Amino acid sequence: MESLDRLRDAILNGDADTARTLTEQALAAGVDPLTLVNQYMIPAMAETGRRFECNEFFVPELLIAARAMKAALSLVRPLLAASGVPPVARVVLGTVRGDLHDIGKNLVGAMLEGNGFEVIDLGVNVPPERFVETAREKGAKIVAMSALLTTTMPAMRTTIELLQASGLRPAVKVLVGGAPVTPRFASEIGADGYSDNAVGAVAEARRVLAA
Ligand code: B12
Repeated sequence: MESLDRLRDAILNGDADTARTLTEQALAAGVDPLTLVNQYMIPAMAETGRRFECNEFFVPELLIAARAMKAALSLVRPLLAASGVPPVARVVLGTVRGDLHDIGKNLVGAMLEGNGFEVIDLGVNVPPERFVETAREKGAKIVAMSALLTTTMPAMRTTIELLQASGLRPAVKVLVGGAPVTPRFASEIGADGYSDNAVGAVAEARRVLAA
């Protein structure tokens, strides 16, 4: 769809107004919200990352692309989350300490909400103690952590160790994800589940609860 290719380009070029308008038009025309996210928005961010790696883009370009992505996503998110099903379980979600990337985390949160989970989103740069305290206070069954930097991945291990030390494991299950996170890393740090996408995150949440 030509107009949707323009959505991808608008995000890539950091044109938030156009990204928002094209998203509005696509939704009004009945395009499936998940198709918009998976086929146009996420590929735009992937291309942004590729250009960054090739030194074609620098941090300012990343920032404005991320802003355009968020503008488009803000229209889609309520649609992904809309459902009348009672909460399956409470999930504490956040991006780990030292890490400010939140686009993937927000998508995971929206998909979990859309599938009946109650999500307590702690935002970005979340210290391990905060994940653990919130899980205890709110009686959460899952802690879900996102990391986009190799340097912040160790905070996932620290959080799991703290959950263990606080006596909350294994009743509180742990999901991890984010571009640099691998199934191997997830298993090494003792996480219960991992996915490289937001739809898989929901499947993993269901699986770990049933285990
Ligand atoms: C946008 C972006 C930014 C934006 C973030 C804006 C925001 N609000 O999020 C800004 C400009 C702020 C930024 C800053 C930086 N960034 Co940056 N950024 C990116 C970029 C281009 C895209 C990330 C993104 O949003 N992807 C789209 C989303 C949808 O994908 P995702 O996050 O992977 O999430 C999906 C899955 O991973 C999974 N998932 C995610 N979380 C979870 C959690 C659970 C529980 C589960 C199950 C699944 C799951 O589901 C999601 C949906 O499908 C990546 C490149 C890349 N290819 O990843 C670099 C990248 C992550 N950034 C990088 C770097 C280096 C930085 C900076 C250090 C740059 C600098 N010199 O200042 C800073 C760090 C700031 C900080 N302290 O966090 C590097 C990291 C390299 C590394 N080895 O660690 C990357 C890989 C770019 C690169 N190729 O070099 N960045």
